[in-house]
Amino acid sequence: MSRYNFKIVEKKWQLFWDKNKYFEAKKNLNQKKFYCLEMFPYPSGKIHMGHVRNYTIGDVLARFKAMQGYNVLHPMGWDSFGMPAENAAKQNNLDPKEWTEKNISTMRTQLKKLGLSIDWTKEISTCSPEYYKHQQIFFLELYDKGLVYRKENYVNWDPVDKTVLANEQVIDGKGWRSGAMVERKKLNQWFFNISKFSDELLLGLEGLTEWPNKVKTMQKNWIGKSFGCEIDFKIEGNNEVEYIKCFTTRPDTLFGISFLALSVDHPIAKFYEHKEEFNKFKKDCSTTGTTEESIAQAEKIGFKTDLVALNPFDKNIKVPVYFANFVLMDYGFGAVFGCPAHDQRDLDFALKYNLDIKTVVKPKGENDTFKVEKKAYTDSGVIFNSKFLNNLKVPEESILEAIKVLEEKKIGKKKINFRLKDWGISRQRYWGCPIPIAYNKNNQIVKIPKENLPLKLPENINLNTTGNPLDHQHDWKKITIDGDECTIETDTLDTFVDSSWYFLRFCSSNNASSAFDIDDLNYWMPVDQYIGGVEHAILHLLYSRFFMRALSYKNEKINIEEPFKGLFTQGMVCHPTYKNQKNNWLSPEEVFSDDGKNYYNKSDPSEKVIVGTTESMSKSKKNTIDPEKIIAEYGADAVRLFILSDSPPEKDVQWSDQGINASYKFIQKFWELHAAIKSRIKLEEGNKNLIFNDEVEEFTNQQINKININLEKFRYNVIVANLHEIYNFFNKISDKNYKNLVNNYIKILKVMSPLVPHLAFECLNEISKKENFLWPEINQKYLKNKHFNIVVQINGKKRALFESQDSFEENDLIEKIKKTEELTKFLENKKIVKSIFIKDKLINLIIK
Ligand code: ANZ
Repeated sequence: MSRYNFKIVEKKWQLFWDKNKYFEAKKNLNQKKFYCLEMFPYPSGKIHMGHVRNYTIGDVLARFKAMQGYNVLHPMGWDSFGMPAENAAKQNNLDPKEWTEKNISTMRTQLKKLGLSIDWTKEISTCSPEYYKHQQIFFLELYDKGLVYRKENYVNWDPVDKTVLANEQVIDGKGWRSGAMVERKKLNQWFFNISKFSDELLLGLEGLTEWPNKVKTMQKNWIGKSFGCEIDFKIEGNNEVEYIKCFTTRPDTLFGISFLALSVDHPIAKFYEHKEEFNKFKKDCSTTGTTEESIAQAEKIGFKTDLVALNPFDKNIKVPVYFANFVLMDYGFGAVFGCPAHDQRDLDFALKYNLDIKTVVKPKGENDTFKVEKKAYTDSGVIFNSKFLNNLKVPEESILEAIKVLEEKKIGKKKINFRLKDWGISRQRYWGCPIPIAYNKNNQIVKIPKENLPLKLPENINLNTTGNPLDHQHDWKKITIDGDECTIETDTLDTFVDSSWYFLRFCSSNNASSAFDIDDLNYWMPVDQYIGGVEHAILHLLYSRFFMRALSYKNEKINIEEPFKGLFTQGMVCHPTYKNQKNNWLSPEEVFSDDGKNYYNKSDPSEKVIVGTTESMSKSKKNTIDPEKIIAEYGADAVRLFILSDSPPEKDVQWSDQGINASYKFIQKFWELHAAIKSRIKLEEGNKNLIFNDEVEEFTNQQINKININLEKFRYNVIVANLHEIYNFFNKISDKNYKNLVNNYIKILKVMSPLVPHLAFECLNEISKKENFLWPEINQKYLKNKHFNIVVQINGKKRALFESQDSFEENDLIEKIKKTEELTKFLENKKIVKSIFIKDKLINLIIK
């Protein structure tokens, strides 16, 4: 019998799909649709295992939905602007465009080898003018709607490379490339007014029922809604400054005040700028980075003014006013009142400058001698030392009461603040989307007229300049608008802008005149299932949610708020790490082992290799496996099967040689089974002695039903186990005289096809060329009406009996328990430390 030659079979089907545009989304606005999208890749050179996992997961779903009769949109594109292209091109004296296009072509070929059901007719690349032209039009549209503006803002400035650095590019206060101390510098930058939508972005999370909770929590924290109040502090005896306004979440601690602190950028700073000492202080502050984290970690320093502020609750309590490096100008009002006893930053500051520490909150049950010394007390408790606020419970009574009194006295009012800051989109880089703005002789902003768009990047320019290469493109920068000579903006857009609307372009990617056709948009959007890494939980996903709102804002034709109805975040692909005796990383290809325990260096077989922890594959640790090589060796189906088999898609998966081997063997084994069944068909032709077998019918229908459910719930690893059951069953009966064997086998091949499409198509094609590719119907008659009685115990005591027709996996059962009203009381404020699970019979939760 011939072996399964995956090389020939896979090539055959890939060509077939490609040639027949087999996966093309139809323009049929009456059919039910399914938009399946995986986060598009940055074309860095070659695909990695993370891509393989991400795109395989999406592909299984897309194929499943297509077979269920949906009109499926499953496109692919390239997030092709960005720093790596610019750096690589600089090093090799290349054009970033050439470098990028070469990578795209390599990666496209690689993805095709995986047999993905991608509609390649809709491919896009964000660095092409056909794409970014529309982005430039959006920019102007948002500018007209007041959602884009320019302002001076602090940036991380690398004084050697003369460039702005992103926060991630500042390492220990130094530029990642130059190693120079980074400075805070004010620059004119472009911003999207994302904070205008803070509340909506927060509220919108509630409707995203098909998103993982952890992602929603991360977005919620990032938006950071704070409830508190603003307070006007009277300044004593000063003609220039009468009041200072502060934002606080803790007005109930006002009797513990010992100073006021202002940002060095507070308007009051202008009265001190003539003082040398103040300017020196300001300079010292500029060495603290711009991130909240770096500010929190930096030593607290202050500059004392001659101002004195009065406590609004008691005019006899007078405190000094400082400038301090931990106060941010772009949060609240750039001014805070310091209460050292109940805020660690304030305490650090007070200890340094010898200021009072007045304790005003004590833990419940403590007496009035309770005193804060070195560690601020920030927990709940009771107010004391605070006159009319005494004995109020912190926080539930004290904050509201303090606000009430402030409002009555008209010295403060309720205020809600958001942490979310406007999105700075200017980058001093060449390889990005040009901003469609110019400046006239008076440095006023002039929009570049639509007919001049796309404003294309100049090509083949010198990238080895200091700062932004576009600044040196004097000819390119010149433009005449309405007879005025203007200079084009040389900042380009943050690449996150490119990816915050690409999913809209896929709806009409070949439309040259506009970014999308409204009908197409209303049909395809929202994306039904979006799949990608959890590392994009905040920025990319939040920016996309903003962009959708920004486009819908003041636009009667578009009314889509949320771009992604369902979100699935897949886990990482992991591999052990290896090091030689000199502590250098070694790749899996550089080591060998005879027993799977002891590893040696291939280049020096006497050298023992240190096997480190298993970590997600990364180039820096060299623990990567090249998908292309693996596909060439084992075939795409084996790779797909393995990457899905080991653990649930949301969890990390461990790459293992045994694992991929096992998948390869399964496919070979299945091919043998297929040959056996195929040979029966010939034998049986015209044979009248065949009998109808109920067991085959029952098994097949039940398996299809299981696979259906597992597909819907992303339990792809369980489906791999289902395939093994299927193999075993059909292997047992492959020589039986069953009339209904082949037609059930055909159904099985169909439900296998989302996972191992090449194998399944080939088998089906060999048996019956006329088969359609619709998902087989389930005959309910054969789904035995099973009945389970599942005992639910909590700490060994029976607390409930679930009567169910479904069989539950452990995690699903725990979820069900958590949602069962009669049981929630047992679980309140408790942690499940262990669970004992006997499938379909019992679960015992051990809680603490
Ligand atoms: C007095 C106070 C007493 C505070 C106390 C806290 C504890 P969130 O929850 O993050 O909104 N704050 C206000 N504006 C600030 C700024 N521009 N830069 C730095 N800090 C600022 O935090 C609100 C708290 O952060 C405010 O409440 C204020 O300090 C500080 F026992 O006011 B609090």
